[in-house]
Amino acid sequence: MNVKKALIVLAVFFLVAPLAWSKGEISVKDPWVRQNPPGASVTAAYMVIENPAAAGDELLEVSCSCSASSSLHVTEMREDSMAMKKVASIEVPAGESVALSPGGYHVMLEGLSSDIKESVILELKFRSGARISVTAPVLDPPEATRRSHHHH
Ligand SMILES: [Cu+2]
Repeated sequence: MNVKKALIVLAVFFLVAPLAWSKGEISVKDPWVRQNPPGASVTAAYMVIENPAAAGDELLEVSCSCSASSSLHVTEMREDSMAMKKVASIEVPAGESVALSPGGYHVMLEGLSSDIKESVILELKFRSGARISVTAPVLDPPEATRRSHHHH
């Protein structure tokens, strides 16, 4: 191997290596939106946000063309009832994942233009400037929820 070839190999190594070694970027897994009852103008969206990056990030906003507005909520136990509270953002620490799921964090989609069908597109905006767009299937409430209602 001559010197020129060796330099090219080195150059390629340094160009490619950082990509191969980077731990990846923030991503969204398993997004879904709860089917709104006929005529209801509000529903919720859920997902898991994974942040394998070395720096923490923060979810600022999730918007959907299906709704007039949206906000980030958390469901909390208050005395003996569940209550929803608006939050300004949702922290996603470095190397961790945060679940938006029924009974916890969720995205409230308000002012639905019509009954949602099949899937909707959600646009996520992060403090770091990252923008992620995901297709979220529209699902009926989980079987478990339905069953618990029919048992009484
Ligand atoms: Cu809510």
